[in-house]
Amino acid sequence: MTELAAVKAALKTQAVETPSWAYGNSGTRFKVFAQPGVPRNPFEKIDDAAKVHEFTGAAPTVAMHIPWDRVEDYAALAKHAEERGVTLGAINSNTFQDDDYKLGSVCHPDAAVRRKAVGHLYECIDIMDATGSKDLKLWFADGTNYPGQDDLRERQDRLSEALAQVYERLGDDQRMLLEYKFFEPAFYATDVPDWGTAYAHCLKLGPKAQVVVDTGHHAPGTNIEFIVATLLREGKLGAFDFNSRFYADDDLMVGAADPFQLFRIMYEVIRGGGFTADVAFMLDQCHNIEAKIPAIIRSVMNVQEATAKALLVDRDALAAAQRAGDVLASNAVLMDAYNTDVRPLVAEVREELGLDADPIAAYSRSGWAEKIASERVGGQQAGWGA
Ligand code: AOS
Ligand code: ZN
Ligand code: ZN
Repeated sequence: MTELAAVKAALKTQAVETPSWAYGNSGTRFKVFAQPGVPRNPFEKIDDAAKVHEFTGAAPTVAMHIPWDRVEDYAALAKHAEERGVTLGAINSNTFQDDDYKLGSVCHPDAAVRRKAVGHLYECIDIMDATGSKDLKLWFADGTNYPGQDDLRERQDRLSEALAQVYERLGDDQRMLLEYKFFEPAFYATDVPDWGTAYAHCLKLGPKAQVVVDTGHHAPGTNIEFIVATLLREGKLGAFDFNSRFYADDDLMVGAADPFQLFRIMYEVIRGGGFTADVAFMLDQCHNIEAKIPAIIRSVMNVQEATAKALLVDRDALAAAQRAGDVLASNAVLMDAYNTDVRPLVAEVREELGLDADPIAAYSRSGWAEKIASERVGGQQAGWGA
């Protein structure tokens, strides 16, 4: 196989998981701008996700969120997805949208609240059993706002105990993915603020516990690709929550704010064997002012383009320049790949897969946006950012 053929073959295997909540109405704490045609229930979110897959060929799974996507019959939801050519991906838990969680969930000082939170996580595993989902994604809003508010060490003990209980419940082919975030909604101390804390808990738990890197969850200037390289070396990178940030946890389209960073991340993924390993490439985005389905298609395309550039890095030339200590030549090899216009290559890959070279144009022509706008009245809020 020529090198270009190998790049194309790799691109054809790429899978990006889209989040159910990105299809619903969302906004900031100031205003939610409703859009015409947004899904009224989880089944319709899956219908939209299936459209993203239909036009990109690269979004075969949909992440679900409980309780935002609570339904009577989860097996029916999974069947609905399969009939549309997609499957259900990670089940995202929610231990933050309840009055009981004001002081935390699994780290709360009151054991009764901790039990309630663990009960919800058990429910999520039951749902995974019904849907066939393999991943339980855990993001905890737990933390404190003021020094002295609670005991930092005891909160870690409570977290550790709850995680162990949940881990115990996982089936042989199920994983738990622990996400970190350095602030918000807690502003003094977050209980899982960084990859080190997430890694320490996952290491103690065992092989079925891995870390999620949400690209929007770091302090400005953080070298995210270094974190990716480190977690991959340790076999603890479970998933990405891809999005872009300019300021905080902005949840904008991945690759929009800093496509170079996305390229550097994808390069480390490929360098560390993460492209073929069991790393889930998920989006975690909200489309507050832009049309949602085209924005999600654009996001998938951005990931594909960053991946194509990362695959094009001449690794032999890079290694030779690095071994020779040639700073400029090493940097040039990386930049050559980054500065390549890969759009024609990715378009070719699509055509070889029988897809339109331009997924956004194909979606626009399909009439789906008009159809859902006329058929769906009173669409659902994502549950996020209201
Ligand atoms: C929150 O900031 C996190 O990014 C979560 O991953 C996610 O947005 C939320 O849990 C929705 O499921
Ligand atoms: Zn996230
Ligand atoms: Zn986030």
